[in-house]
Parts: sequence; structure tokens; C-alpha cells
Amino acid sequence: EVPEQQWAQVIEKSGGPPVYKQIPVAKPAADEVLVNIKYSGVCHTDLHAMKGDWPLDRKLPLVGGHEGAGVVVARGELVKDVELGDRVGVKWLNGSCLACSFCEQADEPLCADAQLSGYTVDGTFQQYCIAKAAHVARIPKDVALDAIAPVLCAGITVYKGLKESGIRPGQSVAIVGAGGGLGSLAQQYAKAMGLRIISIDGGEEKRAMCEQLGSDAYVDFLASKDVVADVRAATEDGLGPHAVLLLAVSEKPFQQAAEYVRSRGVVVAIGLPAGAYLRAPVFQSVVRMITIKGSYVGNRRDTAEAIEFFRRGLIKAPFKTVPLSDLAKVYELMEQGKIAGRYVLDLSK
Ligand code: 8ID
Ligand code: ZN
Ligand code: ZN
Repeated sequence: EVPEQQWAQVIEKSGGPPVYKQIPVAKPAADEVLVNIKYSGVCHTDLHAMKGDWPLDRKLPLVGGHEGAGVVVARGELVKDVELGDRVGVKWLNGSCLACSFCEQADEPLCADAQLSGYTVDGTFQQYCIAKAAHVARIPKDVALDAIAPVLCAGITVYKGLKESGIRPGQSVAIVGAGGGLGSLAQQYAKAMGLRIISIDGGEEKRAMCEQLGSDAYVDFLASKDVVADVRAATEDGLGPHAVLLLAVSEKPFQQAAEYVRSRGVVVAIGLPAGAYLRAPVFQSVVRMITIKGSYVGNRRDTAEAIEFFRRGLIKAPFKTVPLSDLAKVYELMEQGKIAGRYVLDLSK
């Protein structure tokens, strides 16, 4: 029984705050499903969206959220391969045209007509969320909906980023912003891939979490006098990590990584700090044959693979669960960089 009204967190003006209120439940169009969201992770992207940090238009008023795990409760007449009662995930890529040259090659995040959950269409900080049937993530029966929620953006994104880096088992990866949501999952995927992990973040709480998640070294950017030297020194031979995943929400590491990555190494930019630029010394980048690239979420195959790692028990990242009504408090902690791991909202409260 789908109600007419539901609880949601709505951003009514740029900058927020999110307003906890009742809004109508939408009806799915022909190619869409309606998902009763049980849990949703809170990604730093949701905070960027509220603040209007990026040179990309979003809808207003806006229901944020794009790490939603739930159950299909209604579907449009063209939907054949998703059943009522199916457990699905609503991710950042809500839909794409499925027909452009990027979609044809499964590069659907690059689709010019992509719809983005919690950005260009309403997302998962509501009890009933619309998603294109072609793009919902399939969640296996034996997987808990609260724990899988952060995988639906953070997990997919770092899994894809690690693949994009071209890194191989036994090599070392520096994870910058390791103590955050993406970072905590990145450590678990990196460990499952047999990589050596150098975590970079600030403070003792995040150090303890990184050690517990299996990092081989931790560099505290708040305490270090020379992050470049310390990251290099943390690799076995002192020559620097083979790959760097930039997950931090500040510009500085985006201007440092090319200096500590190993010769022939790959720097993968994933974090999206407002107004930031990448910077690298031309001479060193040329003669050390450095690659610098971006990586943006993942496609449907990456989604299925990232979930499968989780189902196999390889991914155990810490998260705290709070009611939907507490979203504003989560944003405050996130703004201050005080969250170790992820917050997950319980949509029933
Ligand atoms: O597809 C993508 N490219 C994609 C997908 C999902 C998220 C990109 N993102 C972006 C988000 O929009 C955001 O900009 O990735 C970034 C990280 O998201 P998050 O993991 O959800 O954020 P968080 O939990 O707040 O973690 C950020 C961490 O960075 C650390 C903080 O201490 C925090 O733990 N950090 C900062 I701020 N400055 C740092 C520095 N100089 C740093 N860590 C190391 N060095
Ligand atoms: Zn996200
Ligand atoms: Zn397309």
C-alpha cells in the first residue's frame, strides 16, 4: 500500500538547510519504478549539492540523496525486468539515454542526458523515490540494506577508481581522504584486491579506523611537516605509491599527489572540492611519466561487481545509522570533517 504523502528532507533554497517535511509520493512513468527507500547513505556530494559548490545546475526545491537501498513498490507499464518486491539500489546515475555513443559503450556516466539522483531529479532522502528501471542496482537477498547503502555511491566510485588506476595486486596505493566515506570503502576494496595501502587523513580517530580497516601506513596531513616525503617514505622502497586515489574535499592534495606518486604512476582525481584545480610540475611529470586522470562513479557493470565484492563478505566499512530527521546534524559534522566512515539514514524514522 503506497501512501499519498511521505516524509522527506527538502532543500528549498541554495545553501539549505534541509527541511524535514511531508511531500506527495510521485507516480512512476512508463520506464520507471517507485522504490520504498529503507536506508540511504549521506555522501559529501549531497552537501556540495545543497551548497551549490559545482558549475552544474541542479533542481530546486531538491530532495537530495543517492545511496538509497529499498524495495520496489510500483512500476511503469514498460518495465518488464524489475518485479514488485525486488530489492534495489538508487544510485547517483538515476537514468541515461541508453542510445548515445557513450551509453552504447557502457560509459553511461558520460551521457549528456544523464539524470542524477538528488541533483537533477529528486533522490533518496524521501521514503518513496523514482528511478529509471534500466539503472537500478540489484541487491542480492542475503545483503543487509543498511550496510549496502554506502556501496551504492562510495563503493562503486572507489572500485571504479581503483580499476581506472590500472594498479595490480601487490602494488601500493595512496588513499587521500581515507578516513571519510569514500576512503573507508576504498581501503576495503584495495585490500580485497591485494594492494598495499597508505592512508592519508587527519586526526587520531581516523588513524584508528584506518588501522582497523587494514591500512599498512597512515600519514596524518594535519600533523605531518612534509606530506610528500612522508607518503614516499611509507612505501616499501621509498619510491612512492603506484597509484593515488584523491578523495579529499580540499584542493591541496590535488596539487601534491603528482609529486609523491611513483614514476610511471597514476593519479586518479575523484573528490570534487569547490573551485579546485589540479596542479603538477611539468618537468617532473614528463621525465617521471606520470598519468593524471579523473574517474566518475561507475557503470551498471561496475555497480554489479562492487555489490558482489560486498556480498562475498570482502567489504566491511563502518557506518552509523541515524533517523532521516537528523540529516542537518550529519551535514554539520561532515562540513567539519568529523565523520570517520559514513552516516546512513533510516527512512522509517
Ligand atoms: O564520481 C565521483 N568522482 C565521486 C563520487 C562520489 C563522491 C566524487 N565524490 C566526491 C564528493 O563529492 C566529495 O567531494 O568525493 C569527495 C569525498 O566524498 P566523501 O567521502 O563522501 O567525503 P567525506 O566523508 O567528507 O570525506 C572526505 C575526507 O577528506 C579528508 C577529510 O578529513 C575527510 O575524512 N581530507 C580533507 I577535507 N583534506 C584532506 C587532506 N588535505 C583530507 N585528507 C587528506 N589530506
Ligand atoms: Zn556520492
Ligand atoms: Zn546516453
